Amino acid sequence: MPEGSRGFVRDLRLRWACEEAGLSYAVATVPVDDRAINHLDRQPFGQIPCLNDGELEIFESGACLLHLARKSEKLMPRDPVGEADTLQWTIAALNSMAMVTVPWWFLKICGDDDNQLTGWLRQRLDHLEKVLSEREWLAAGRFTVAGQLMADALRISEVRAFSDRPATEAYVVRATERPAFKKARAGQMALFEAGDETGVPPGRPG
Ligand SMILES: N[C@@H](CCC(=O)N[C@@H](CS)C(=O)NCC(=O)O)C(=O)O
Repeated sequence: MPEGSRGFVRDLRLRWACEEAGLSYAVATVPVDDRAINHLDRQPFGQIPCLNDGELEIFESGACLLHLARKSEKLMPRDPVGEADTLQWTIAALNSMAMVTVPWWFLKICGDDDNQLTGWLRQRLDHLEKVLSEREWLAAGRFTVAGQLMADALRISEVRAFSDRPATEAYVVRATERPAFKKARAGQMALFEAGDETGVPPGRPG
């Protein structure tokens, strides 16, 4: 994984949700160079993360979070209104927001500072700024997997620096100051640091 991905690899989403819910978990790495050959049976695009839970195997971080949310009310309320609110904002984070932030960020780090997605990004962030200026959490009036996913889309440093949106920034701070996030992030960073010590980064053969 590239250096800048430290603290952003998406296994962090699963770690974070498990920490919030108090679910025990173990993390395994995937040999990154062979992923197109050895990992496609587990994840059809050769990506991480994937989740194993007993007999069940699941890929896509959003699907993994929704699976975890079914195991713990801390991640999604059980009342139909709260659950529907969580589901709609989960899809909004993955689709309406991340479908703009991720390609915009990618073009930006490739050197295309004022790329054609900039106007689209501005529009999405402006709309969300209005929503977040009126509520503390995105869905169901409390922390949920939806709020977590939106915070994860918004915490990319280039997106945070894009323009002055105080409610959105306060939201990112609120989410990333949660002890569960800090513990999840520390766990991922520790894996990279262990790789620094051995000279074998996570996912590379030792
Ligand atoms: N939509 C997928 C995206 C996963 C993803 O982008 N994973 C990155 C690491 S954070 C990856 O495996 N990249 C390598 C690749 O795409 O080949 C999800 O949310 O699980």
